[in-house]
Amino acid sequence: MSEAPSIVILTGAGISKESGLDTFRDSDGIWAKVRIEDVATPEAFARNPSRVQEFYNARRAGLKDPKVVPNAAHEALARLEREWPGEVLLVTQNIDDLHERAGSKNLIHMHGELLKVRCEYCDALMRWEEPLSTSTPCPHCGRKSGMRPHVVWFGEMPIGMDAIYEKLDTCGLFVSIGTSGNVYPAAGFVQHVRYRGLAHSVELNLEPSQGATLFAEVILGPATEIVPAFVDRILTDGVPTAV
Ligand code: BJW
Repeated sequence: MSEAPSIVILTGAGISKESGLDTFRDSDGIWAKVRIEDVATPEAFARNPSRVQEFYNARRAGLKDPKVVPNAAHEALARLEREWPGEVLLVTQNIDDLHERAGSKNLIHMHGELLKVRCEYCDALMRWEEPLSTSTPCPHCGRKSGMRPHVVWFGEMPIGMDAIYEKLDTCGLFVSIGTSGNVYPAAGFVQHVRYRGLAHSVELNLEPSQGATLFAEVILGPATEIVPAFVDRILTDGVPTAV
């Protein structure tokens, strides 16, 4: 019997919306309240590190809100990883930890993690739950002013790209959930997979993304409804043949 095809799932801010975390580009999203140029570029951090630290301190604190918990979509993806007989790789653009809390294990945070910081002097990477300031000393090298959020800003290289493309090249199913398709390289994954012609591709989103026409199948609705139903379908019927 042939092996079960592997699955790659890309998630974006939309999957965490019903857990109480803001998306970026919706009308009530983060970029409606702050400017990308002020908080999400290396230049912004060089110009005004306190402003950038405040932005991420507030979001880190928000993750501790007892109301912010994994929702049915996060839980369904953890179930898929547990029950699917082949490999399931979850690639998230989200910096929250809701996939881990739901039980996902095979996970790449391509835009970093809110609960980690790193030192620009010694490259030490560490878990961090408290506010960070420009005078926080690195616990490893002791130097001040080098501690920064472990997140990927515009112009910086996303994390784990070699491993992600290796799995995109061999998967039988690519699924994109809750992402608007505005930010590369993640927005280009569907083209990469379609070009190879060997994987079925599905978008699950509240509304069609920028690249919706590139997917073989598009399912629209809130993630907490459509993701559990989709996972049930895959576990029952298997992965459709690529078209
Ligand atoms: C629901 C829902 C519900 C709502 N249920 N769904 C010109 C052309 C092409 C590329 C470039 C260009 N100029 C520059 C670039 C590259 C640049 C880029 O893409 N820019 C674009 C703006 C054009 N990219 C980069 O710089 C990246 N690095 C890079 O490219 O390195 C070089 C490289 C070369 C070769 C190979 C590899 C790399 C880095 C990008 C860093 C992004 N960083 C951010 C912020 C940091 C993290 C943080 O603070 O959280 O990451 S930006 C922000 O956008 C964040 C997100 O991860 C990312 C994606 O957003 P996402 O998840 O799609 O959210 P939204 O809000 O956009 O969409 C939400 C969706 O959910 C919507 O569709 C809703 O409908 C839906 N939704 N409720 C289901 N209940």
